Amino acid sequence: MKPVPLILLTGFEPFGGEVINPSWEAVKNLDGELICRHRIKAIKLPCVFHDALSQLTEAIEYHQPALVLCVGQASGRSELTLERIGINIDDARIADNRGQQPIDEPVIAEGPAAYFATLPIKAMVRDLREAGIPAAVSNTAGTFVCNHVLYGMLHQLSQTPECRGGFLHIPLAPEQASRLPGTPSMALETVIHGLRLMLATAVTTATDIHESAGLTH
Ligand code: PCA
Repeated sequence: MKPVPLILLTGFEPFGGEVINPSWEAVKNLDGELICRHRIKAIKLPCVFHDALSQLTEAIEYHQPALVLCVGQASGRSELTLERIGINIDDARIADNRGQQPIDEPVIAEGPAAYFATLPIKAMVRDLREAGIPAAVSNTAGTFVCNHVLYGMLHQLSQTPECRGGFLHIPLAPEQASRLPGTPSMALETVIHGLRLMLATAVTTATDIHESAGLTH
């Protein structure tokens, strides 16, 4: 019997003084689930430059997934945002969970300036919107640990094109946003539902749709 292909799904531990990170709160619910004949393996990454990436690298080598989706929290965003690009720069506004605050350092010395996500992000956004879930393509994952992990993962996967990878930023959970008036949030159940939908689209869509997600600013 052929082994069941695996989806590696990651969330982050809390950072920046928060007590939860909605990315891990959502992702942990899907551990072990089957989506379109793919088994989900969920792991939690530390919000620490380099450590997060080496744990992810090891997990990819160990599990040999068919697809990797990393998920992180993005305060201020109101939609599920699929990142288009990871850039080769660490420029931290705050310290990570180990007190590191790199400024203008490359993620990978001598690496290219950027990598594009290899998931069908536009088809994933379309299917989320059709299901009534606010979603968009994002053209920046920032310059903190999430971009670091996205860039490093795509650098690794550039050697194994049969495995596709991408990154999802999610809004704060309502209980986090309630302490920050005016900040958008999304219910955990909606994020979990969205994750199931977008993973099904990702594993069943080989080529992304040709539809504008362009911006004029
Ligand atoms: N969000 C941070 C890092 C961990 C997380 O959940 C970011 O956007 O870089």
